[in-house]
Amino acid sequence: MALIERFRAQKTCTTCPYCGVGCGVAATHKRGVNEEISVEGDAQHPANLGRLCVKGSALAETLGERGRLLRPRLHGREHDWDSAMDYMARKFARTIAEHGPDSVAFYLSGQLLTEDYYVANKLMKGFIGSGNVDTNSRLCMSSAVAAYKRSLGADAVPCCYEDLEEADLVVLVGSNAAWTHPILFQRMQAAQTKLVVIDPRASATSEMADLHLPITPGSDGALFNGLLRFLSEENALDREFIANHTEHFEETLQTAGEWTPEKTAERCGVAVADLQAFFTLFARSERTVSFYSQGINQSSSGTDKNNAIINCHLATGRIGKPGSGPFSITGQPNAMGGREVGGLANMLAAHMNFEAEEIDRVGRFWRAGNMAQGPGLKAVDLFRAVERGEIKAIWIMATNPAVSMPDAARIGRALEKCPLVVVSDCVADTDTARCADLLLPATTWGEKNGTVTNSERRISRQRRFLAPPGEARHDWQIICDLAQRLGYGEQFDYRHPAEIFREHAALSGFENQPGTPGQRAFDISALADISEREYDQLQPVQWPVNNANPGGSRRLFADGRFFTDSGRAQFLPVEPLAPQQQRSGDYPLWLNSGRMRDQWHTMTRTGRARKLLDHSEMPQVQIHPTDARDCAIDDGQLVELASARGRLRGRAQITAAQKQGELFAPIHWSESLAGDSRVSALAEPAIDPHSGQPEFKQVAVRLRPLSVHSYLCLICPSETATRFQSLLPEIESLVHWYRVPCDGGYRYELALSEPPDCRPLAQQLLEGIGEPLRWQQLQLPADQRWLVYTDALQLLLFSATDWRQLPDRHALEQWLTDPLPDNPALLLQKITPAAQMVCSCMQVSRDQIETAIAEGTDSVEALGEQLGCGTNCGSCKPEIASILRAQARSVA
Ligand SMILES: Nc1nc2c(c(=O)[nH]1)N[C@H]1C(S)=C(S)[C@@H](COP(=O)(O)OP(=O)(O)OC[C@H]3O[C@@H](n4cnc5c(=O)[nH]c(N)nc54)[C@H](O)[C@@H]3O)O[C@H]1N2
Ligand SMILES: Nc1nc2c(c(=O)[nH]1)N[C@H]1C(S)=C(S)[C@@H](COP(=O)(O)OP(=O)(O)OC[C@H]3O[C@@H](n4cnc5c(=O)[nH]c(N)nc54)[C@H](O)[C@@H]3O)O[C@H]1N2
Ligand code: SF4
Ligand SMILES: [Mo]
Repeated sequence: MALIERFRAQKTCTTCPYCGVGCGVAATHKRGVNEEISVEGDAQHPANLGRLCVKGSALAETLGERGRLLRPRLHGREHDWDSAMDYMARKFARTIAEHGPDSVAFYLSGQLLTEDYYVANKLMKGFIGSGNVDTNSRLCMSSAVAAYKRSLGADAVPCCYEDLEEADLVVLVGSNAAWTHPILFQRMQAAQTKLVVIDPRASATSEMADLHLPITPGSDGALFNGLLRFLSEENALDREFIANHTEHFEETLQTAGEWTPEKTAERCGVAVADLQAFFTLFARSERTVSFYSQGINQSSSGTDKNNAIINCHLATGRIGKPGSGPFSITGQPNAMGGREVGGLANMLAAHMNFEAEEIDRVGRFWRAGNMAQGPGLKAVDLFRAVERGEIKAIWIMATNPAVSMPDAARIGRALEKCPLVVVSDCVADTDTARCADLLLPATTWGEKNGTVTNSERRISRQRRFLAPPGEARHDWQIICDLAQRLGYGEQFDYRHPAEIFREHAALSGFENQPGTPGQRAFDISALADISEREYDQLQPVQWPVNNANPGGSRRLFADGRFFTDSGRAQFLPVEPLAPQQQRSGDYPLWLNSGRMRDQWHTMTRTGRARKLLDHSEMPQVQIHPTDARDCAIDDGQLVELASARGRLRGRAQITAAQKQGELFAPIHWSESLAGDSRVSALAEPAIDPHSGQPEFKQVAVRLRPLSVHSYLCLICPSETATRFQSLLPEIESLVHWYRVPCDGGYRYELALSEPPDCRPLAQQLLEGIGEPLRWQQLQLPADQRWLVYTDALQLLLFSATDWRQLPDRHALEQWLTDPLPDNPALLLQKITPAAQMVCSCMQVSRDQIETAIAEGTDSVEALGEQLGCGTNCGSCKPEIASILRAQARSVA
């Protein structure tokens, strides 16, 4: 008989768990002897039509049990579910009985599925009876939500993705879409849409733009006021739309009236001619989309900035039409789903607030006897209340606030004081998990089943294709378990996420009559009766999905009717405000922060895929050459940033992409992965008064070089990594450390203020893990390089006085899985500095690209043909283009 196929390949269509583009992913799971999982873009999914960016392409490499939380842990010890949940329920019940419902809180995440979100919100707001449900979307989308509600009467994104292709002009404001929403950026590029980028720094996105305005940080309000005035002066207004569909235009224009091009250019720090080029382009492009994100939202006046943008669209009637609209792009995969459910402290449920009539309506629908009577605390205030001891039990799900909240170290301290901190996560070791009394193992992507909604209001299914590892449970199950133990079993008796989804859909249509005042935008009542089978087969669909729109709706507001009381959109007069955090003598520089191409947030998942670390493996601080010179900092040197709140250490990257006086650092590193690396630890919790969103993008800091005598690279297997890591703070001369996961273990990179005495250091570390010191050491006096290794390879140490002189890290990592060579000194012979990867998918380094360009290859496409770079997901193309340009400049 011929060889029998030993495996069965099963293909599952699901949705990417990272950004708000919401790409369809087809995951193939081959079972059998060589179990294998692979992913590709789902060609049928309307968001991406088969494409995936580098993070999506690497999804399969982030799976597996390594580092996962597999069993509940109470005060560090493993417990069974029953006793863990029993403990939690008793503590919650007692706290509520003794101190009232507002003494407890849930802190959720835009990475939960809609079904998870729905039951958490229902439990707290309907049954425990408090509004204390907030979410990391507060740090992300809340200003966009507040602005849409103020002007459109509902949190309803008007646009769809086709608008980005149909537009004549897309204005990207405070967005680095080439890295953060890569598939949308690729769609715009493929459609050859004209792009203007408004961002204080040069980014991969601005590299590809037709015009880049590097404005003064925080000056967007002035810019869009200036644009409104210009549109009026140039007769580019849609008078008819203004008259028939809006209110408060005149006073808004009057407020903007003082913003002449000259004054605007001055405030924004750009040339009048550049400003006018943008204004003219906007005025002349009938089809314009403004595409905005965190450069706008993460501001102490973010809501006003959103409205300043929306004002310009209302003034030109560019909303509800093909290729037009103010398009706030959501960050997380289900930030939108959380907004639909009402998972923010100032919302009740399903686009309802805390009006008496709404509380009554939701109470009847839920059959809830203990409805919250008003809003709860928003994230910053919520953690303040934890700090003051007013909140005595908090449950944090699917977010890492000890890293991502402003003044992050203070969040950790507040949690340490809190009598009960419960954390549900799929990963065992996060900065927030370290603060938990009770750690609950959650399932994650690939194991979960439910829905998410992307930036264009499109609901897609996440489908499960893997069994949960260990004893991990679905978030909705854990929440319902608590509800049952608190005595609400009847209203939380779900057996399948489809049951939750149906209830959520029914609530959206409950007493929600189209065409009546008070009609709610979010309405998916047409899905309220779908069977489990139909739910499983649900195709991506854009809300509203109701009787009037059974197949969903691409675009909102085509009829010029809005969800306000008058049915008209509201202009909002905007008085532009400067950032609350201002530079001073003590803190003379502005720190901006944001995302890297290949990492997702606190790296708990993308940090597991080795190849995603090749693009940037440690925290870097981008510095303008003049600032670097003023502070006597060399490229690649370790530096420290300090604010009034905290400090951050990382490697200097000197670049003209930054303006003088402005720095940029990535958000991704945490104390679990590197020392002093949380950028949010520096941020002041200055918030927007309307949305409560913190000002992350403008933080006043000072900068100094750190003196390092030697660098050390240490490789150790997974089993001992945690012990190694806990010993690091005991190394007295330690200036900085970070780690990189590799096959079989971890590579640690240490910077020391003194020459490393490798022998005692190795002894200290080995004794710490209970390993006898059997080791060898080689010293090469000429260049101070050392090699220390032990028989059992618990440790392999290299040191050098310049980090660039350490051996090629890739070659070293291999010794965790391969036997050491007979003569380990050979390891030192092939020393080449580590290569910086530009294309993570095809593993093409900057050196290779620069060499090919020097030899005459002169386009992104030709480089792709020759080296393969950019030919898989395409996320690196802007970077390749910028290397080409830089090389051309240096030749010229
Ligand atoms: N690779 C990757 N992609 C992601 C994520 C990720 O972690 N990694 N996270 C997702 C999430 S949750 C979100 S919210 C989105 C965020 O997506 P983006 O908002 O695109 O990302 P950021 O890098 O935070 O910031 C965007 C830009 O705002 C600019 N900026 C700073 N200050 C100002 C200002 O005053 N005015 C203007 N106009 N611009 C300013 C910054 O220089 C930066 O280039 O990304 C999503 N996509
Ligand atoms: N300085 C500065 N700070 C920022 C920002 C910035 O630009 N600058 N951006 C802000 C923004 S926009 C955002 S969105 C936040 C993001 O910040 P966070 O939400 O804190 O970051 P994540 O790493 O995404 O945290 C998600 C956690 O959920 C876990 N997880 C994944 N899947 C599941 C699941 O299915 N169930 C459960 N229970 N857990 C799961 C992950 O392992 C991880 O620990 O950061 C904010 N902080
Ligand atoms: S653009 Fe990338 S990260 Fe975002 S959903 Fe698509 S594949 Fe995932
Ligand atoms: Mo976000």
